[in-house]
Amino acid sequence: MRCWDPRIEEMSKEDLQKMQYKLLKSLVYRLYSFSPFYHDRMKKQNVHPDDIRELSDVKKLPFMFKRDLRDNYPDKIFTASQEELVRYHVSSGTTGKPTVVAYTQNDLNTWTTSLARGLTSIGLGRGDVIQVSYGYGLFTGGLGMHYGAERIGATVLPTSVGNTERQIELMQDLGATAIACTPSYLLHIGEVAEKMGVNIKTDTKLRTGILGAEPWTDGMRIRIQDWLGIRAYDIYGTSELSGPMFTECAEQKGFHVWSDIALVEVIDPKTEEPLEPGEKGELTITILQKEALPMIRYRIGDISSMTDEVCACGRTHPRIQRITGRVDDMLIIRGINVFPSQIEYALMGIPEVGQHFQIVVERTGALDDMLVRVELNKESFSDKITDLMQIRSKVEHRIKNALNVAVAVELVEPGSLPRFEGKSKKVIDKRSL
Ligand code: DLL
Repeated sequence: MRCWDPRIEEMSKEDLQKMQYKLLKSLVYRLYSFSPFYHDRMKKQNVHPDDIRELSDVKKLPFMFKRDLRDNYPDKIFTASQEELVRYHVSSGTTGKPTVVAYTQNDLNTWTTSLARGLTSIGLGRGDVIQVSYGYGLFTGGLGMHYGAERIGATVLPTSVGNTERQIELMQDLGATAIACTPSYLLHIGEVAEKMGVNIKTDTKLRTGILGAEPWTDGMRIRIQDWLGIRAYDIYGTSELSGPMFTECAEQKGFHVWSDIALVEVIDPKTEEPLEPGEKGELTITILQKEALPMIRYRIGDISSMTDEVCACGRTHPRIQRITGRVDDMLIIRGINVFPSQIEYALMGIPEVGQHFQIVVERTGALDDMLVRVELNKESFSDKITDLMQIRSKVEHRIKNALNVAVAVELVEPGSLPRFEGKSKKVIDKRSL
């Protein structure tokens, strides 16, 4: 697939690493000199910019966490003055204060460049109509995708979230060829379209989904692709890195992380030591080019692994594999570590099961109990108790095989679990209520 910027995207590994080292070195000097926050952090860690003599010396630098942004709310950590800022985004977060992220014009340009490369690697460009159904506003999804799509010369249909029937009408009338939204919202759009008598496969020009902002499995990808007749690509990012930043290419084999923009490490969250390519751990990212809100060794909390093999598409930059969960997402059920994505993985292999499920966790005494509510698909839902019992035992069996722990399963009617326009909430943790 054609590159957006072949000079960079096909650069040799050696040259990429040389470039990363230069960028890292100047970033560290700049922050040591001009950012009181980073200056203090580096002093405490007993590291001076002169100690960064090669790329792997990045591991000498202190980590940064989301709580650092909260503790410095709203703008104490910024390294650009308000006059230099051209935009804010704000993420609400589940606990405590929101976090504010800020951008200079150069920061927006870098973010947009990252997406322009990604969208081109999927095969999108001039002639495409990209419906942006991520929220516009404080969330980074809508505006981020918007500028990325414009940069590649596509036509943007900025529908944002909600008003789903109208979204489907516009998709048909304006011939949207791609949609960018959360996988949960696309499932909802698909169902609403069916209710309206619109078959997305045959009655629209939609061929591509750019889906992210929440975890989803390959099993879900296959279902979405078969059901809606599109190719579904994963897209990843967080507000602290800028927003949606990295996409899969047409190969669908992990996100390309542009080395001139970001330096990725995967570390063991307990020992904090870097892991080898292929080993799963916590993603830690340094954004090499950022003016307003630099991020050094930002501990994102997402779990993935990295590969530095050259991709079949020809791009040389490292890739991170799809996110399997978050370090703080893990539920401990009777001593066994469970990630919600393992449950999705098990469920998507069962043909009688629909696309929607919900996990309810409760504490009885010292033990955690888990209930998985599973929607059946229309064809398999009946009022014959024996049929339902058979399906339930199959679901229980598959989940037990995947998790190594038995959980309670409740089968529910198609359409009965909540639907989401943005990020879905699949886990109801009654322990924290
Ligand atoms: O969700 C940015 C984004 C917008 C990404 C649109 C992709 C598309 P935040 O709201 O700050 O930013 O949430 C970031 O969401 O740390 C992950 O835990 C999760 N996340 C984002 N993309 C994926 C993905 C945006 N593709 C947090 N797979 C991250 C799994 C994802 N988790």
